[in-house]
Amino acid sequence: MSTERTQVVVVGAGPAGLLLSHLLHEEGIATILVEAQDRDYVQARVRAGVIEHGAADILRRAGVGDRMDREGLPHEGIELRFDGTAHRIAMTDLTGRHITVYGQQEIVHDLTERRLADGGDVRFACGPAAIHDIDSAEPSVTYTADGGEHRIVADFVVACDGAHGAGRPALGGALTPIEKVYPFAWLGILAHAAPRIHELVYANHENGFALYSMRSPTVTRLYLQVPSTDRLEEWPDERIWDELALRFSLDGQPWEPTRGEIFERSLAPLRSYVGEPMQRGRLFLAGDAAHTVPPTGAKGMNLAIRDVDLLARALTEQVRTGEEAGLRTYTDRALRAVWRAEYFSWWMTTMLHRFDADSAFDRRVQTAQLTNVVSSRAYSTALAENYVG
Ligand code: RFL
Ligand code: PHB
Repeated sequence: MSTERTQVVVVGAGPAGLLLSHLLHEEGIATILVEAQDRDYVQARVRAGVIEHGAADILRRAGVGDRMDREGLPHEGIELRFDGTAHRIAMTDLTGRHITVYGQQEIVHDLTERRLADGGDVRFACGPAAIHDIDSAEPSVTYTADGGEHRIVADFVVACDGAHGAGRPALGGALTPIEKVYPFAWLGILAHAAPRIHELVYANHENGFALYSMRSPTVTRLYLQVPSTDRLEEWPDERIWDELALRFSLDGQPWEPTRGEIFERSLAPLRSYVGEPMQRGRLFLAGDAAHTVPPTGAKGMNLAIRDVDLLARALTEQVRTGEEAGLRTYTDRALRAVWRAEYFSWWMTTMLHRFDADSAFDRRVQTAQLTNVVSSRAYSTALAENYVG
């Protein structure tokens, strides 16, 4: 087995891992980033689309926001649609801030290009890495590539390896999982179709939730709430388009998104999860490795960006001065934003989805809640503040 040494090993080349290794590089700290999948796979993976105000600022300050600012779509409002009526939440009027619609895979692309241009050590196709000795002064990561076993010893290991990585199990008995599973999933599609409207639409229909989003002037992104037991084969194109038109109905009439060739489709289960604490010994968790939110609040990638911003500062302080206070308090500081986002995402999810178990009472209360949100300035402002971040 080959053995190398570096200051920080980062596991996982999603937005969290790539941004962290970039931020540390900017501070003169050496990292090795190991990713299980190959580069094409990582860059093609379609996920988030909404960048909140604060996360966009972190990317700009890090010098990796140029293309986002050029090609991202600034949005100043969203629409809530229920009972066949459309209601706009004027986010920018209410908060002075806006969101940017820019695909997560574009951010991953921009960060990867930047890491490689800076001579960063980013290793794709390593297979699942394993994490060792986190309670010692010499934690390490091992992986197998090109038929050989490799070990990297470091001062710190940061797991940015998502919900199914090596980070969560490495915390062992120190980890308390706190979670909620929803009885449905999102069927998401990307279609070559010009968006029919230019703001996101969150629709609550008796058949379930639907979301209208976009990626560019020629690509539409759409989602449908489906039972968690559904399979993609049960959703041929026609059925998807018809169901979308129905769920977006206005004044009793189906409202058709512009149709086009569907070139990507996937199913994502919805869950809320926080693993506490987000650290043990010399191991730190960031992004989806530490927490998951249902996508209804569009918070997952934004939280990942906030976590690594905090962690990069704390690691820099430790490396420069030996001061460990920032690292010791990382979990507590990160969890403040995490739990607010968990609350907002749960609130949006329960307000906008249909639950089979709901009684007539639950349904009426849900409608009353939506009515409050669209008719009271205080409620709309609370939604807008949380949404734009
Ligand atoms: P990622 O992106 O999952 O990256 C983890 C990386 O780690 C690798 N890996 C390993 N590598 C080496 N060794 C191991 N043992 C490994 N195990 C795993 C994986 O291959 C992968 O490359 O985590 P990260 O960086 O924390 O980023 C989190 C975001 O990806 C996630 O929160 C968002 O996609 C969530 N999300 C949204 N977030 C938003 O902020 N705004 C949105 O609009 C939004 N929409 C969404 C979403 C997520 C969705 N799905 C698919 C769950 C919409 C959807 C449908
Ligand atoms: C997306 O465009 O993929 C998207 C937008 C808003 C959400 C979730 C996903 O709440």
